[in-house]
Amino acid sequence: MLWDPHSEAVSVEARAGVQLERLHATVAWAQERVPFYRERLAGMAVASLEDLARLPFTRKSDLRDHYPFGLLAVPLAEVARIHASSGTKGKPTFVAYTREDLDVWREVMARMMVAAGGRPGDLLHVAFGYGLFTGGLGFHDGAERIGMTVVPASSGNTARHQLLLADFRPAGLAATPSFALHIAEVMRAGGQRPDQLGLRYGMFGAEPWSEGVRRALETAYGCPAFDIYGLSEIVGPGVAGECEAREGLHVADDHFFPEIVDPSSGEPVPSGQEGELVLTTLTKRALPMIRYRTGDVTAFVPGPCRCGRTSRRIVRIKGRSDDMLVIKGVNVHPSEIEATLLASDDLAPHYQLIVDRRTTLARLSVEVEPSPGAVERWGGFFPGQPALETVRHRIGERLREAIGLSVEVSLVAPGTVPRSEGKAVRIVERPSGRSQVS
Ligand code: DLL
Repeated sequence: MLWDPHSEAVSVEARAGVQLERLHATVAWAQERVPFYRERLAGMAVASLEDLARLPFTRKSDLRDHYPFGLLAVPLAEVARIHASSGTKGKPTFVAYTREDLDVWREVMARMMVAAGGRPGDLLHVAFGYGLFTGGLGFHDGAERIGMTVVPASSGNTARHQLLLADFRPAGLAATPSFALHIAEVMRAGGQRPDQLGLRYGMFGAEPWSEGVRRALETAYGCPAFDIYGLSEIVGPGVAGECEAREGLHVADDHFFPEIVDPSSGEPVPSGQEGELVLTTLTKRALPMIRYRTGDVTAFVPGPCRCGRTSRRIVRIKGRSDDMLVIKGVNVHPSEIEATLLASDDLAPHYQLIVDRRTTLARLSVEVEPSPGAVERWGGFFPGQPALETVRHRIGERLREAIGLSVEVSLVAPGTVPRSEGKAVRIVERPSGRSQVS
């Protein structure tokens, strides 16, 4: 089922016409209303979609430099709502929506949730945080637009999620993948069966997650797990999402125009190649974004999708280009390590990467918990166990093969890796102990 067949299954040519018309209007709107764009785009015009690639990029630093409201294209009185990015680095960046912007957001979220299996009348348990973070209210508004019944559970207070899920038996669950795994674990520890809740679908996003985590979520909840992507600077969740084919995420590209560029040169990469996603809003009124560098690494999926949607698709986000670790000259995305760890059924999806920069060459180690199945097979978990050494060695070898780097692997006691109620902290820097959201 498509939420809005007229927009989602329109021919590629017709969509290009809509995109160009909207791009013209956006560039004109930004030039007329925002001094920053007026200066940046002076004398520039876009006659075709290809011309977009000639315009300068907008970056997170531009939002910071015009903190809090310097890039607004409407008077504050016309702003209906304000959200903020959840970044832990520096000041948050505020984003603003007019009433029309909120309507567009609801529409694109409704599309994404219907693509994941959401239907009018379904009960949806929203375990994304409510507040300045866009996750909670983004899913909430989209679900109401579809005509779902929403349980605005928000993040935190895991025991309450346990109770609400068991008693209300929702059709859908929306959460960060790491928090959803944590809820399932707490339920199982309390003798409940999350796979018997009767969930029909889970919608996960806001942080990178691998196919291994998808398998863990699907086993834990006994339902398919769908990936939904977005960022506050563009709209929040609803920029792209998976359909039932789950062969990439459909971008709502009649509202957000995607490009993929080489992160160092800024030039478009050949089709199908990996690079940084750059997005241009085509309908935003309060805060138009022209060629916004998302920092997120992905690639276009070539060809049409069998679901009938004609929008461009991107592969699941591999990570942020600025979260890429450079260890002994080797570039590693945490998600590549996650994929290798979770390919082993001896390991649980609870891990942290420790980057030690106290020596001249930074060292990377991994702390990971064994899976409950492995602990059962081994008859418990205790230091010095021969099985630990075998697994440790094997995983170290696999990581070396996969990423070309020797990584110290430690198996730590079940329950000791910090659990997340929002975006998981995967990278810990030593010696400072400073951690960053990845
Ligand atoms: O995380 C919006 C969101 C909420 C998306 C709920 C999906 C679900 P921000 O806090 O501004 O907004 O963080 C945006 O999170 O640039 C990506 O690096 C990362 N991210 C978001 N969704 C995904 C995803 C929300 N599905 C930043 N896969 C983005 C991987 C994701 N990374």
